[in-house]
Amino acid sequence: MGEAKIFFMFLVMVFLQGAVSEVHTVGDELQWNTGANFGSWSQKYNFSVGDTLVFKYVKGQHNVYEVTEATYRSCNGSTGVLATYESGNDQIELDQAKKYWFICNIGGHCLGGMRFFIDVKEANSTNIRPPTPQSEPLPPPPPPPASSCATIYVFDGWSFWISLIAFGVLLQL
Ligand SMILES: *[C@@H]1O[C@H](CO)[C@@H](O)[C@H](O)[C@H]1NC(C)=O
Ligand SMILES: *[C@@H]1O[C@H](CO)[C@@H](O)[C@H](O)[C@H]1NC(C)=O
Ligand SMILES: *[C@@H]1O[C@H](CO)[C@@H](O)[C@H](O)[C@H]1NC(C)=O
Ligand SMILES: [Cu+2]
Repeated sequence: MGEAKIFFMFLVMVFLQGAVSEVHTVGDELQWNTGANFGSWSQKYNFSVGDTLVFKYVKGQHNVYEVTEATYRSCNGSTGVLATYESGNDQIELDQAKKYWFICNIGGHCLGGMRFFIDVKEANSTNIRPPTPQSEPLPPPPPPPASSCATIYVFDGWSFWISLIAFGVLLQL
């Protein structure tokens, strides 16, 4: 097999890996409600910059406050509030590598367990698998795991140029 083909496959892998971001529904099927265990939910996943959290709940029954660590611990949302959401279907893009602290600020819900934090990591290429030579066409991406975290492909400007280069290489084969 020619070097160009290996190079092409490597580019495809870089393209797929670099373009993946995830959408996580907080609480999975239980959603953002009293009774769900958000501490254990938040430990089930790895969160990377570019991922999105979706909080689903009946509007008015709950809300979402992004807060400081101190306010997360005290559950007193009168200070230390960084952002508030209350639409019932709040989509929050995790655009920084940092700890995010969330509480529900409806009376007693935070102390009752409606709070969690996540440590969002820089999205980088450490988990790119090395290209494995193979003569078969690349298999389709594996189906998403059985959870409400969906994997989507984001075609940003960078990915566009990578795919353009990859396409150019393909024409040379
Ligand atoms: C999260 O990342 C760690 C370390 O990279 C890995 O061992 C673990 O399997 C990952 N967990 C999930 C749910 O992807
Ligand atoms: C929350 O904090 C504010 C300001 O520090 C304080 O006035 C209020 O009493 C606190 N509320 C509770 C329930 O502790
Ligand atoms: C990749 O991410 C890991 C975990 O966040 C971090 O430890 C490492 O320094 C990062 N590497 C680069 C090159 O950014
Ligand atoms: Cu609540």
